[in-house]
Amino acid sequence: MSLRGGTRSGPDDLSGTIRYTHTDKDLILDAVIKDDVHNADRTDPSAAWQVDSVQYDLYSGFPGTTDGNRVEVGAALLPNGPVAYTWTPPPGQQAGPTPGADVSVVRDGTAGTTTYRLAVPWTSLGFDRAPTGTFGLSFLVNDADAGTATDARDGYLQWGAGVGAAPKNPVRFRSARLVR
Ligand SMILES: [Ca+2]
Ligand SMILES: [Ca+2]
Repeated sequence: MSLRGGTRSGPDDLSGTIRYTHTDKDLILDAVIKDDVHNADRTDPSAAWQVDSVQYDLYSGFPGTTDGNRVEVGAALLPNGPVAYTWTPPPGQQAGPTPGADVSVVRDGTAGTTTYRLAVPWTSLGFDRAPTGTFGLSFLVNDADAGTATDARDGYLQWGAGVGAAPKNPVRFRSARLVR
């Protein structure tokens, strides 16, 4: 998805693989992103979506139902180090650094890869425990290369939809279910 005329020159500009695993305590995202230029010059983690970063949303019901809750979290490698951030918290929680998250983001400039590992407690995603039923999930990776605007992104790639453009729409999330 390009933004404001941004282009994607090919897989070296932006591509990657993602994998979700889980424990009883956490949902764990492993993402290896190919990106030619790391551009994440932000000090405020709430602005991480404007630059190189990953974001995903969970919806606590089957996509298309209306009685669930949507939660949005993400990770980035900012100048002061890796951050995990919650933009849309579960009911009763607040936006801010994701409670209990364990985040690692490693940039390899030679290989042109950014490797994310983000473990987030289910309780910070709106679930008392690892869900046994179907839930909604949508992922995206933002790419900013040379951009200096407030929203510096050239665009993003997504698995699912409904996150990258307003209004956020859980109907467009993919349905997901944990397997053991
Ligand atoms: Ca790029
Ligand atoms: Ca980039």
